[in-house]
Amino acid sequence: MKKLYSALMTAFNDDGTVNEAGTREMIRYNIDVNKVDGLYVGGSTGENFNMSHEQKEQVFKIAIDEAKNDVDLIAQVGSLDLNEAKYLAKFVTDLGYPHISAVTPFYYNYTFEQIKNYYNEIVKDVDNELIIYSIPVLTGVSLSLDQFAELFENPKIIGIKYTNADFFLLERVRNRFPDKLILSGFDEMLLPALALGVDGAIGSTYNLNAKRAKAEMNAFDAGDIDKARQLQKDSNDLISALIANDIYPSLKLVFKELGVNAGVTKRPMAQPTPEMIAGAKKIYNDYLK
Ligand code: NAY
Repeated sequence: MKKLYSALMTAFNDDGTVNEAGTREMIRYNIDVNKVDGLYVGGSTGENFNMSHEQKEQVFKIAIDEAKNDVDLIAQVGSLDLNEAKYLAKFVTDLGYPHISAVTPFYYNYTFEQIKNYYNEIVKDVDNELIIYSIPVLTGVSLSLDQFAELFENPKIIGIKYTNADFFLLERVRNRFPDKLILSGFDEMLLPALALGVDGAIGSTYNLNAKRAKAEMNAFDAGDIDKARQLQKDSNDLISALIANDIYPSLKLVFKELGVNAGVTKRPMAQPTPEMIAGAKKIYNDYLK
């Protein structure tokens, strides 16, 4: 059974502090209404890379406390500070997170040896399994097939969150590592990823659109490709509108239309403007009502 995960958002107050009640509301909505299989906590959509260390700990605590054992949880602990990544890997493992994930280290153009060392260090002292978070569009770091193979030499490294439009590489990865967990990260390209045999998907727009994405996965599994394409088209109409309206703040504004207090994004992310708010209302009316 393929699994669908929402990339959990963090509700922020206007002053950039975490809005705990709003974050809990989004978690509940994902579990109770969206019925997702899991949550990816501390990823890009969660604005992890905007947060202080204390805020990261706070969100990891809130998510597992609210979600308990209702859904699968993956904690993204990767950081430019390897010591922080190692600390957070232990922190979330002690909290009970069943999986960890770490973004490829970025900004300083690390060599592959340095990247490999980073991953091996993160998992070394924790009794947990790690999913590589590969997102070249934001990190500028692309891993090759052979580099994934080298990382997988460590048995604690069990999969990839593959947020990449390189489908040639995805096919090669799937074919070479049939037993590894591969989760697709671009919601607008879910169908081609399913065609190449991914085990599931993690994404931002599933916070609002999980039911349609699940239906698409089910149609694909049943061999009804026409239905799956129609559902992907409907999803992509929504995703295009979200991107055009600035996706991260808009996801939160649309959540408000659904009665969920998702707070705002944290500066320097864009703050809501009247145009953006009107755009979010239109997105809700056009695609989600
Ligand atoms: C995460 O860590 O939050 C993710 O899962 C990232 C996946 C998202 N990628 C980015 C760059 O935000 O869900 C996607 C993306 O928002 C969506 O496909 C629209 O492009």
